[in-house]
Amino acid sequence: GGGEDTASGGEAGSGKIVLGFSQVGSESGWRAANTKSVKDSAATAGIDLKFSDAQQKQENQIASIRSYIQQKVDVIAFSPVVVTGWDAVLKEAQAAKIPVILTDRAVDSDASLYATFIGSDFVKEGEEVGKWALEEFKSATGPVNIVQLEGTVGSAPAIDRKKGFEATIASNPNLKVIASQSGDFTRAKGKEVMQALLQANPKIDLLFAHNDDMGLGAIEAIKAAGLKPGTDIKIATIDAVKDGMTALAANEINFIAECSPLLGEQLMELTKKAAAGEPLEKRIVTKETTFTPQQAAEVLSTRQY
Ligand code: GYE
Repeated sequence: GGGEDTASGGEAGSGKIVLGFSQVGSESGWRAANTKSVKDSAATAGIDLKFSDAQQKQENQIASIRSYIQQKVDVIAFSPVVVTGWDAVLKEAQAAKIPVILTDRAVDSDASLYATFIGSDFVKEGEEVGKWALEEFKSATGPVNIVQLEGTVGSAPAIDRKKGFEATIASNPNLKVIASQSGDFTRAKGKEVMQALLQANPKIDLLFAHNDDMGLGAIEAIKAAGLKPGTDIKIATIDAVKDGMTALAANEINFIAECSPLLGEQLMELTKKAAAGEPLEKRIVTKETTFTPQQAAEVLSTRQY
């Protein structure tokens, strides 16, 4: 609208749209690619980006969102570390008439508290891994022992990937999740937790890691235990970042369901629309695929991240 409102000129007279973005952290290769996508796309779109890294802590995210509200940015976007606990700060943004765009991860707040949510279907990703596991072990005559490395406790991808995977493998009673623990989406934690799982469980047939990085950490632990990753223990992960795809092409990982981190360009388009007061679709789902070792080998040289 017209009048004295300076909503789209938050940065004294620059005339640029100001976007405050609160990133989860820098826990994984996926996250690094996502951060680069957001920064590059903001520069290309001519949007003034204020960026903060919450180091996987919700209180840090809430503090930076509050500071964006105080600075009267035009639009706020964030990738919520966990699903719960956002009502208060989302209401504050709404009271300040600043549209909020959720990127990558969901919240359990009422949908009227945010403008849109752009990101993957994490349940489907878990289902893709489950379908692959059913096929891979279809001729097994005895129990198939599965261990699961879960993502950050309480995060949408950890909750939904687990749900999709476990519901899918339930159709074959041979497939059993014998242990499931969080590795916080990091390589270091993936290695540490896998070490303990290997000690506690003499026979592991399949590892499902909720992201490539935990899978890559687990591969180190498997090798250290004198076992061959991808052969002695089958491995399936999610993301398809370059390091994961490299291990997949080398048959150290057997299957990856893709999760695209390249949300930046669409986020900037949505930011422009939100700043202009245009209505947005409430949910925008990212398109993605799955990879076998052979498919990984074919695309590896052109993989951007
Ligand atoms: O899979 C993982 C990252 O939220 C989809 O977060 C994202 C997940 C991604 O740490 O690698």
